[in-house]
Amino acid sequence: MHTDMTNISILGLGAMGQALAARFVQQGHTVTVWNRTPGKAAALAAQGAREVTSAAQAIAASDVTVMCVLDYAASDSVINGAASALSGRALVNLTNGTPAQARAAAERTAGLGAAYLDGGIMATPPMIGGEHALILYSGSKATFDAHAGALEGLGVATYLGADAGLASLHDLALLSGMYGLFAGFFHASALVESEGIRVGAFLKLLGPWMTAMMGELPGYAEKIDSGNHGVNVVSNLGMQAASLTNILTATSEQGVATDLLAPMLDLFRKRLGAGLGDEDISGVFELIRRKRVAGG
Ligand code: FVH
Repeated sequence: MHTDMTNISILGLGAMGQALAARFVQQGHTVTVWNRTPGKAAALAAQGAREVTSAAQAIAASDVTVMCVLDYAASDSVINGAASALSGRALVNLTNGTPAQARAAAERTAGLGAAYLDGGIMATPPMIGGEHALILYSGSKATFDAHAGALEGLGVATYLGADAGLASLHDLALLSGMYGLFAGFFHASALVESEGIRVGAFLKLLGPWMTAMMGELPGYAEKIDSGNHGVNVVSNLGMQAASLTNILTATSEQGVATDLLAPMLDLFRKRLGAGLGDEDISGVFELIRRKRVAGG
C-alpha cells in the first residue's frame, strides 16, 4: 500500500462525503471540501479541512477530487458547473448510479480533459476506513494507481477494469444480492410474526440457516456459468416448486402478503411448464438473463 500524503478535494458533504473527508483528514492528507449548501463543513474544518465556496475552487486545489453526491443528476450538475476547472485533473466519482450513467460521465469528463475513475462504495458511512469497507473502482487505471494509497485508506480498494461502468455494475449486483437476502428475511419474519413469534428470537434459527444455504451458491454459479442446470441436482425444481407452493399457500392462510415470493414461484412454474422439473432451480436464471442476440 502506498502511504504518500496528497492533496484531496471532496465534493459533497452528505453523510458519506463527510465520512470520506474525515478519513482523509485523519490519514494526514491535505483536504479541501465543498458542499452545495454551505454549513456542513464545521466539524471537518475543526479537524483541519479547508472549506471552499465552489466546486471549481475545490477541484483546482487538489491533485485528485473525490465526488460523492446524491445521484448522477447531482454529479452531472456539479461537473457542468465546474467544467472549466476539470482540464488536467483527476475526478473520482463515488456517487451511486447506473453503468450507463458512469460511462456517460466518463465520456463527458474526458471531453473536458479530465481523468475519470468511477466507484461504488460497499459500506455505510461509519464503516469508512474500517476493515469491512469495500470500494469498487473502474475507469482510469492511471488515476487508481496514482492515488491507490489514499483510496485504500477508505477501505479495500478493488479495481475492476477500464470500462467506467464496471464498478457500478458490480455495486448494483452486490446490492441486488443484499436486497434478495433482505426480502427473504422480511417474508420469513412476517410468517413467524403472524403467530406472535418475536423476530429477534426467530433469528437464532434463520441466521444459521441462511448461512448454511450460502453453501449452495458455488454449485448454482457453476450451473449458471455452464448453462447446464441438469447436473448434480440434489433438490430438483419439481420438488422445490411444490414446496414453494406450500410456502405461498401457508403465507396466504396466515394472512401474510405473498408479494415478495410470488414472482419466484411464477418463474419456477414457467420452467416446470417447459418440462424442466428434473433440473435445478438455478434454471430460473435462463428466464431472467439478457437474451443473446443471434450471431452476437
Ligand atoms: N449513506 C450510505 O449508507 C450509502 C452507502 C453506499 C454509498 N451511498 C451513496 O453515496 C452517495 C451520497 O450519499 P450520502 O449518504 O452522502 O447522501 P446524503 O447524506 O443524502 O447527501 C447527499 C449529498 O448530495 C448533495 N447534492 C444533492 N443534490 C445535489 C445537487 N443537485 N448538486 C450538488 N450537490 C447535491 C447534497 O448537498 P446538499 O443537499 O447538502 O446541498 C449532499 O451533500 C449517494 O449516491 C449514495 O447512494 C451512500
